[in-house]
Amino acid sequence: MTGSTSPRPTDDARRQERAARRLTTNAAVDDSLSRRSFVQLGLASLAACALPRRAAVVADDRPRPTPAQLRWQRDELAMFLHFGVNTFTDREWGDGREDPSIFAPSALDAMQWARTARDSGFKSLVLTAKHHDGFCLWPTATTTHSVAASPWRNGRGDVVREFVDACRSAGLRAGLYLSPWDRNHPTYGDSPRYNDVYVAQLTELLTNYGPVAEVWFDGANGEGPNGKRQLYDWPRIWRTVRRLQPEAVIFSDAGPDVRWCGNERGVAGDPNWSTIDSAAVPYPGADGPGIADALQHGDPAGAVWRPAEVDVSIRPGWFYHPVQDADVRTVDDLVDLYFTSVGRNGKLLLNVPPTRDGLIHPVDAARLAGFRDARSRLFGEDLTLGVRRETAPNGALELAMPRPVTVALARLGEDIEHGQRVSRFAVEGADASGVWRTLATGTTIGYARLLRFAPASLTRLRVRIDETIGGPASLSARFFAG
Ligand code: FUL
Repeated sequence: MTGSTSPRPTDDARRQERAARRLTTNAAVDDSLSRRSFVQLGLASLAACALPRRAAVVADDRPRPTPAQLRWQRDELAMFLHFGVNTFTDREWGDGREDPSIFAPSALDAMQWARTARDSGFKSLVLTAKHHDGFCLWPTATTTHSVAASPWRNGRGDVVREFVDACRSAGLRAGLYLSPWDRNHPTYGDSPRYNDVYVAQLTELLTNYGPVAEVWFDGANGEGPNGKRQLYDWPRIWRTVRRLQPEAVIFSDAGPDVRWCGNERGVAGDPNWSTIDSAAVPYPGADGPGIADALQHGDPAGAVWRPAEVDVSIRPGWFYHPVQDADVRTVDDLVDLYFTSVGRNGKLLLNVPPTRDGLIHPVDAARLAGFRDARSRLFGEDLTLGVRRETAPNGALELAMPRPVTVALARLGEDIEHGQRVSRFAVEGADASGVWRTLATGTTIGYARLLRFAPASLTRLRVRIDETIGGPASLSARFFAG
């Protein structure tokens, strides 16, 4: 599977050597008593590290992200745009019988979408090029059920083109959602014929619009206009993406690059491993015992790297409904989502649906600006910037501040280029009297772990690692007033 990586037997040795070197450098640090006890603590917890029963993966074998998966994760925030005939019918799922003439956004401005996303710190966008109703937002050759049959821009418009152009001019990456479930296309349910149509649609989207960063596959698999269900040819679909856009990440319940987090509430699992057993979710939309759990938590012993994407809407619906203008998530709510997605080793894909005018609603735009300001307030000043870190062999860290600081928030991260390893940790602090206390405890860290705790004035901070999988971790830690 694409997400898996070949073993690199020498990396672990190199890591241990680096850790040992760091330790030697630290030997010059004064205050040797506490350093020694800290190092011993690290060694003890490494020695005590109990691998869970299923952890068959050995140190050298830990899966690692591809460059595209790393890029995807480092973006942290992506914006989802559900837009199409449902915007005009006030429905969530169209039935495929919508008249294309209803698609008539009066002021569509994709630059407004991209600017709103960029100005609030989002790095990529994903547009529903086709939802379950089958209406295509680009002038496709595969059906007449598209923008070409609408009055918008006199039938000469192309929302996908305007979207990708706007993303690029705002310096953002563009992604596309193409629903396999199609309640309009006459071939749907006639499996080989519809698979040809679907691959042709994908080919148009991945050939004519420049680089696409993410291709989003929904697992929904309902009936078509003739009442028949369709057998999707996933291997062929994924091959098509790989061939036409090798740099794109492929999202679905079953990856292969990025997996669904298992719910639409905006909450990644705890623990949340970016590794998974690829047999646990055999195909997109698969249902059954253990699947929700596998999507939420991943698997420390999983052989493929497939991090979780957390898709959730800023409004109750995925599409715009005027009646929901009063139900847009508050800034505090958005901050909570940030903690339960990015803060739990996930990526947040926040849906902000354009209105019938074809614009992001002012209420949503204001909440996004508030979300940005709240993040800058919370994470704007690392109180431990420039403070030297002592590192134990298992990756644990200790910081001694020159003067007491009041902290209430931590951002931890593993160097995931080398895989994910921490499975249990604690953040501790000591005040001027030298007494240590626990500020927070947790399971996985991964790309990022955000922790809030009661404000405390401290002169020392440490991240204790109680358990790792497959070797020592490499950690970063930042602390904030909160
Ligand atoms: C679901 C769809 O049925 C919803 O309409 C929405 O697109 C969501 C992101 O995925 O499976």
